[in-house]
Amino acid sequence: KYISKRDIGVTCVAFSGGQPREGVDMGPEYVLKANLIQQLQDMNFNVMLTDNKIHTYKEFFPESDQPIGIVKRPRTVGVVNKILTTQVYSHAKEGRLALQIGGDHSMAIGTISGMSRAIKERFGRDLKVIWVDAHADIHTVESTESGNIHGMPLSFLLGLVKKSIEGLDWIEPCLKPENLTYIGLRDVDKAEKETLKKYNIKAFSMHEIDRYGIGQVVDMAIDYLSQDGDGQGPIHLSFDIDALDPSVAASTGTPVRGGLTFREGHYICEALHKTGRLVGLDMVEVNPAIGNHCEDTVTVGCSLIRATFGESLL
Ligand code: 5AB
Ligand code: MN
Ligand code: MN
Ligand code: MN
Repeated sequence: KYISKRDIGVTCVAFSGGQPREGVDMGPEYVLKANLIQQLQDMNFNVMLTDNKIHTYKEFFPESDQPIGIVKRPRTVGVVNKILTTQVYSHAKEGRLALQIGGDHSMAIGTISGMSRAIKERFGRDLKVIWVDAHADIHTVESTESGNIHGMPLSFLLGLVKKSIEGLDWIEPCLKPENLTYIGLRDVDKAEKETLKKYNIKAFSMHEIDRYGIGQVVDMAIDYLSQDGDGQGPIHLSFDIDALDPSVAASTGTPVRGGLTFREGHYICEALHKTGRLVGLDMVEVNPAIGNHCEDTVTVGCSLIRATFGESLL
């Protein structure tokens, strides 16, 4: 409905600065090595790789980036996301589907900033976001206990902190609480729970998935995001691979037991494809340096991406 059905702009974000573990910056390299681009081309997509390369953004890192309070690498995360905003914006503005391969989840600051700006300009509409994750990623710079920005992207996008910090102060709030829905939560910190309550944010945790089944949960999530205008607002999917159970996706930095099955993860992607409303996808937190069989996690990541673009449907 919104953009081309056949053109995908792929941005590879080889970035790990939003969290402490090395290796998540190798996610894009492994996903490309697993032949994702060819697979998408075989599905008849025209694929355009941003700048024809995997971005490390290293040339933009500030020389010294001391923590502010306990928040780690704020300027580096800020610089990377500023560039990423422009890259994703360019694809979406040209009418391409935008696929971002991570990298840690702090990159959603840039992907969603860029996408929401393009959607606003092109269609005069607000972007809707489905956040599939074990975690809520909604800590503010004040509430975080780890200081890792990959646990905070939504607080910036929602504009929850009035005064931001150096390096991240350029971020414009671009997401309304009523345009966000979570699926898969099971490890949410106390302060985050309070925020979800305070802003009345729709969340389907693993408990709801057990109770209603994934089919009904995804229906409810989509219904919730269909209440304004013609009920067909554009949707961005931000998929943290740790939403899946560690038995399915072990190579990730913050695994949590009791997650989505292989099929539940794919079902979410397929159902969103069927809406015809998807404009962007982030596939994040694949860390090939963790575990003995990282190719299993990489393969699942590729498979989820293809499912989002319609592969598994007849
Ligand atoms: B992820 C935790 N809430 O703030 C924190 O992987 C975990 O992008 C954040 O979902 C996990 O550090 C961030 C304990
Ligand atoms: Mn997570
Ligand atoms: Mn996350
Ligand atoms: Mn994680």
